Amino acid sequence: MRGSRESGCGMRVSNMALKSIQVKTVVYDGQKPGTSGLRKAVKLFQQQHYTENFVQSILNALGSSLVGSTLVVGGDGRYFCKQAVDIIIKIAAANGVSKLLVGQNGILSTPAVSNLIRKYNTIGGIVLTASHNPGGPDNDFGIKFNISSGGPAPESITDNIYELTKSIQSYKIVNDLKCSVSCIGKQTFQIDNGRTFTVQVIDSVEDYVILMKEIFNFEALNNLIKERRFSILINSMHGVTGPYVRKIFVEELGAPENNTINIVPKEDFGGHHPDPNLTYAADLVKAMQTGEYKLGAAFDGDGDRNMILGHKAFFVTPSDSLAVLGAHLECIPYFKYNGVKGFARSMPTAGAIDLVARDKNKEFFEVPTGWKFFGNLMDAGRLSLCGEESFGTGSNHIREKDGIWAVLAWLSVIAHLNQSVEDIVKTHWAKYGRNFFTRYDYENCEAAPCNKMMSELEAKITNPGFIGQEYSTSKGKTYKVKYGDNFEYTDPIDCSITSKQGIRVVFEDGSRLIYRLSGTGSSGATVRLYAESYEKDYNVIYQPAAKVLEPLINIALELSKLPKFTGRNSPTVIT
Ligand code: VG1
Ligand code: CO
Repeated sequence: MRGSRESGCGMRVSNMALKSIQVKTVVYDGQKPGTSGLRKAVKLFQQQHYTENFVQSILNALGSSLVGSTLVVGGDGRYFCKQAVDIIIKIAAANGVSKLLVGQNGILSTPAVSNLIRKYNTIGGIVLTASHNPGGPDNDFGIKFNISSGGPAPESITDNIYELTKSIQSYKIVNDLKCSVSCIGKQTFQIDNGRTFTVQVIDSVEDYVILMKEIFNFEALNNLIKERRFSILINSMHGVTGPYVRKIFVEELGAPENNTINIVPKEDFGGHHPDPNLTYAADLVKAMQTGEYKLGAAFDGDGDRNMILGHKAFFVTPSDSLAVLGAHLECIPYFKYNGVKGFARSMPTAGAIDLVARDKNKEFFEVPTGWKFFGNLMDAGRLSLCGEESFGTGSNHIREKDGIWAVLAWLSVIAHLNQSVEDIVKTHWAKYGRNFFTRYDYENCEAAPCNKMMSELEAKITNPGFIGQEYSTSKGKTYKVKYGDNFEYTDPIDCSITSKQGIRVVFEDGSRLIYRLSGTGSSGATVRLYAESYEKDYNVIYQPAAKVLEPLINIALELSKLPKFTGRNSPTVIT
């Protein structure tokens, strides 16, 4: 270690000047960020210069504002995070960055990064995660850049980063810089001609907990969990949320320790998909079925997704979760003080929140898939609460979706209404009607036939003759096509246009079918099929979703010839 240790794990100062060097590199194809950053197999990131190229391109995209700046760095603790943190430190030092705020051991949840960027006014942050994708040497890694607002970089920036990766010839690095991120404290280094570079290793959890305490009434939540013995079961799926869950739910809110499971972050998430849905969080579903707990929740690898279950594993769809929270925001102190601006959802998300927005006379927005599309609206003060059907819920307290926030929001509603999860949702349906929703994922299919399926489908549904087409089902219900399109979004703030965001088939009764190819997979193609149907009828709203949506799904499969193109007779995941 270059440098002297002042006290224990505290401040270290390196007096020796370290030299940056320029390393010649080769271009790698395909470093195009997808829905949420660059996600590829670990093996690709491990190739010589691969990670360095991408990190240098991020810094190059920042232009002259990079010199003297501060960046936040951290990730979900998956395999290759440590190496990537080390590379980022060395490259940032060489490129004139003045300071890095790094989570201890490189650990920071995605919402925590967003908070740190905002709180300490940094130029942005680099998030090391492939989110819900499996981890380990044979699985995925990812790098995402977040801008100074705390949100994922918009496409104008990620496109620029991608362009830079296509022409990169060299990167700058301080190879001799040895920096340990295992101890909290400040380390400073002298680079080249006496330039000071600081790495401040921070507690991964502290600032996030402070933020949650500002937003929620922890006393009331502690009362619910500890005094009123409202039993919860929180599953971190061996992702990054473990330490956050321990601190918040056990230490602050008084939940018994064994009501939190899988809270030790693992580099391979214990060999599972860290994806909180009914398939990959089956252990939570099973534990909830016993009836021992009143609320169950699971988070993904990087802590921005959440799944909420009620007593006996009553499943709350993310679209309903968003709408229920939207209908009860007044019981969360943050919204009492800051007011409630508009609501928003991603296009495939069911329209339950639309009805709440209308009821409460709030502005409403429908954006493409991906959290980056909510940022401008929040920055412009027009959006308070938003969500995605993919288990993402969040508010303008940061610029990422936030899994733990969502659970605290639910607990706030429960404490306030003094009702069960199931009763809250059913009361909501009774008032607003129910937006039945399901998503079928066909993971890791061959790319070429899936692309063909999408183009043939688009041609079919945008043909003027498609409007008015009728599809009758064996159940005697007929769906008549209102219109079909490929979703295009114009950002109301910066007027940027994002097209081809998903093929939509909308029927006369408001039912919808949506087809998209995933932008977060690391290889091949994942087809997502979304189906939504709205019902107000009391005889229908309490029926099982699978039953109500079955005819619509059959139409969807027939219309797209999905089994033929994917070679699959059933999806890998149904939510
Ligand atoms: C998926 C979800 C999308 C979400 C994105 C990132 O994208 O559908 O709603 O924003 O993952 O979530 P895609 O392109 O695969 O459908 V996370 O938790 O990976 O940061
Ligand atoms: Co995630």
